[in-house]
Amino acid sequence: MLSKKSSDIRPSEITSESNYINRRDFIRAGAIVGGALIAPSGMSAVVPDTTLAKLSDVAVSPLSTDETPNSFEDIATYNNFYEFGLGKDDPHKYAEDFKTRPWTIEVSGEAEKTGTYNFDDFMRPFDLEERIYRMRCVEAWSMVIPWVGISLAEVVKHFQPTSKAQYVAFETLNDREQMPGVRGRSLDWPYREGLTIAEATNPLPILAVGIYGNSIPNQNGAPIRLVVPWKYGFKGIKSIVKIKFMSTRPKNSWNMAIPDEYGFYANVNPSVSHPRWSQARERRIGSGIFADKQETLMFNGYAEQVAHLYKDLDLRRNF
Ligand SMILES: Nc1nc2c(c(=O)[nH]1)N[C@H]1C(S)=C(S)[C@@H](COP(=O)(O)O)O[C@H]1N2
Ligand SMILES: [Mo]
Repeated sequence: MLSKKSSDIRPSEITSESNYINRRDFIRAGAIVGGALIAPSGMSAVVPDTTLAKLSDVAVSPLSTDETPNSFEDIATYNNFYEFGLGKDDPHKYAEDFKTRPWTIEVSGEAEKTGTYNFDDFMRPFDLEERIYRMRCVEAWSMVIPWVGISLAEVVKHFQPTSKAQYVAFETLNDREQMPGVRGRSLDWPYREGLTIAEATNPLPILAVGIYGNSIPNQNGAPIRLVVPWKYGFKGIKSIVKIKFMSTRPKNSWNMAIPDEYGFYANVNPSVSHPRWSQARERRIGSGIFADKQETLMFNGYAEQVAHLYKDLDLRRNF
């Protein structure tokens, strides 16, 4: 997000998406055969330890958009993940050998249950769901991504935050050996993000572990990353190793780096522009070289589900 020339349109962006739509029907059919239609399966979330392996027992969520998802190629080759470089092309090249097992997640702070969990133990109490969400980057591009994940609200409930917990903070792995980007100073590492407890317990946010029915590619934040569809992409912190319940507002990386441009809330809002990018319109990745930009929707189209969270806030000041 540091100044770069606006991205070139690559051939992959005009690739047909039909294969992937068929694949999606296939995933839905599979979910029905498995008896996991809409209702959670009640089975523990098991995620294979290799990237791009098929996930089973994935329920279909009624919260999905029916817009056409981007191709897998777009989703897995046009990325922001500064730990692996600044270019959109860098993460898929430099995260290829990133080791995501063993993986531990530390849960701490204002909660009844805390501890350090290996990834499988962390996942066990939850159900996998497919959620197809519109995603909007502050750089004015967007995608539709068929995530597979677990409900963040369920995760919060499971760890039983105390009455002092007002926020949830997240941190990404900070590993100089494996992440060439953290040897540089593009951001103050580790990458950090946070949500209010009310945001984190809204039904929409998920911790994603898959895309297109398979375990998530490294460049998209393996083994587990946050997805908050009504906020700009930078809130979607990748490769999470720490979750902390806090009584005070946690720091978030882009706000620490450039506070005039990036706030804590980062709600998608077409009427409040960023100093370097208008937020009124967006370019859907994969829509082709000649496609018009489309209008950005308030809260990225999720106003019905989330506008009430901000009814007492001046969104121009709390950006
Ligand atoms: N750890 C970490 N998480 C991150 C980032 C990052 O640089 N490091 N970039 C963010 C930004 S700006 C965006 S737009 C999304 C992109 O997610 P995607 O590559 O899966 O589409 O990841 C977010 N999460
Ligand atoms: Mo972004």
